[in-house]
Amino acid sequence: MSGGYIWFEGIPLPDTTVVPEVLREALESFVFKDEDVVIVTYPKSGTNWLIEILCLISSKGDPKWIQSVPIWDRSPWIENEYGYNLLKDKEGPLLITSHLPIQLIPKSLFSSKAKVIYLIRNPRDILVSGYFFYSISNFIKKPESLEQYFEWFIQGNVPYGSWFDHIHGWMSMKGKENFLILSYEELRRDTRSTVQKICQFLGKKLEPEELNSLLKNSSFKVMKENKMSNFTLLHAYHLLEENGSLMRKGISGDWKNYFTVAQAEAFDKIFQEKMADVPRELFPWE
Ligand code: PPS
Repeated sequence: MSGGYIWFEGIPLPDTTVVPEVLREALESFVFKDEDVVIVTYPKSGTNWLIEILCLISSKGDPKWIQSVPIWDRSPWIENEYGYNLLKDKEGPLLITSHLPIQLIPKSLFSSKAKVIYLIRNPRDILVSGYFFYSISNFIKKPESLEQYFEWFIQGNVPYGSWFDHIHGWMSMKGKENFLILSYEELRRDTRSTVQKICQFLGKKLEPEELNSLLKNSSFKVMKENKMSNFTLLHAYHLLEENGSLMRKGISGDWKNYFTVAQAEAFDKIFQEKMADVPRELFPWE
């Protein structure tokens, strides 16, 4: 286990989970079907929370599935060797996850009506979340300090490359009927309404008690205790340090506890420069 990167068409991808030949095969031959649902995120945006919600929508709030099957089997990551091998032989409709930038997603996505949900999060919180997670994981390059990781993040020398490029790329899908943009912040602020919005997008309906069960079982507190979702299964493979978990704090604005004033100012400046052309309403954290 090296915890390094493979550089795939200029994008750094974790070499423990991504195998270039397998990814190449996925990009060239995977066929998305109209009934598939695809979760796309830049890492540490709340991916697994959204997966948990989609699983509970599909089970109508019944937690049996999320309590008995690992999260990476329920909605496999298409770019990972493990995930692709599961997906390629699986009967649909499929729930598929990806952190890939748009230029690397299998092209069949663009000719299918598969529903895509793109989850955005304040990149400052993503940076802090990534710094802590990669510090306790053994499959991603470990940063030595937040200062160092801040530089890597700004340069895009982190898993899946630049956050700024990821957003720009996927925003080219904005306005398409099969593309829903959500934010971690709205999901936290009003989980109930946001789940209803997801249901509407998917053409699903939950009864009030099903929705209540979904909200309870996808809450931070309950997910933190669910070993099928909290990544503690990775301990057996030494991929995460002892006591390490995906579920760190689950809040918005934690970056304020870690950025120095100079870092906050530098980040603001870069954000303004790089994101000036993206509508402000997509970033509901300021
Ligand atoms: S990964 O490794 O890229 O797939 O990580 P990802 O799932 O995208 O993001 C992990 C962060 O999401 C938080 N999280 C949640 N927040 C609120 N409610 C729920 N249920 C929830 N589940 C996961 C998780 O705690 C990570 O954020 P931080 O800020 O590190 O706590």
